[in-house]
Amino acid sequence: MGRVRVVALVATVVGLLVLTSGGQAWADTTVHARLHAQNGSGVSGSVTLTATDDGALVVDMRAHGMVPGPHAQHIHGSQEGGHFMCASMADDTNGDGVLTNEEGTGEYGTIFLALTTRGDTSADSGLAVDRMPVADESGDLSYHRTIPADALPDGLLDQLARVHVVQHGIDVNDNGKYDMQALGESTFAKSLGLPGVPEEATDPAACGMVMGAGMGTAPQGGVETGGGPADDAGVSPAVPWGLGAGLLTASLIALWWWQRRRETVES
Ligand SMILES: [Cu+2]
Repeated sequence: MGRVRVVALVATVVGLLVLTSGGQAWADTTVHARLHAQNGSGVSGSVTLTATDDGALVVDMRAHGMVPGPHAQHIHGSQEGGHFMCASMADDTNGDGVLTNEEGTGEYGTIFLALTTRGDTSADSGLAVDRMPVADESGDLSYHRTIPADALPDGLLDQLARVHVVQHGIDVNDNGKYDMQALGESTFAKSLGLPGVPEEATDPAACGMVMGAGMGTAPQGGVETGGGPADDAGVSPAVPWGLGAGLLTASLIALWWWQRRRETVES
């Protein structure tokens, strides 16, 4: 009898702790990605994507080692799903040592969501540099935006565990800015009707593949794991919440059973 009560109380406390530690609504789903450098940019960082219970998407990003200035950044993927990954130098089909968007597109999928700081987030805003986040003098960039449900493209939340995040903008000739001298004009931007944009501004600088709910292994190629905080553990809050709920239910049943037994004995 005493043992049942102790077990029930412990389960109740643990269940409550697990439940309250999340601090978010039950329906929220959070996935993480670690940003890895592309094109030898030296960029590193992390991304957290949270689908809230009202259908919005909260995007949190931090990156370091970026070229000071604006950076186009996008969630890449596809409504139809598919096996998209971060591109690698193996995709540098012309062998010039620089991975371009065109070379990476087969791996990246299309622009699913443009991570602008305000206004439109559709693929049309993919190169809206005046609305893209800006890395400071130290090359640090942070981004936080809640994108409401009605601004999200169909399928994005369904595919959240299969998207990846790409930041663009590199500095191949190390002069602290995007310039035409380094790699010439961006053929990618030009194809979107934006002539006169340096290729440096559009080439990928970092990419991170989501490791989310149900994805037990890191799909990221290579062995670069970085030394940052353990925020890319890829554990969905659904797991601890489920555990908390289970423990609470079990403890309530045990308490009810113990109470009944006691009443039976006392009567
Ligand atoms: Cu992109």
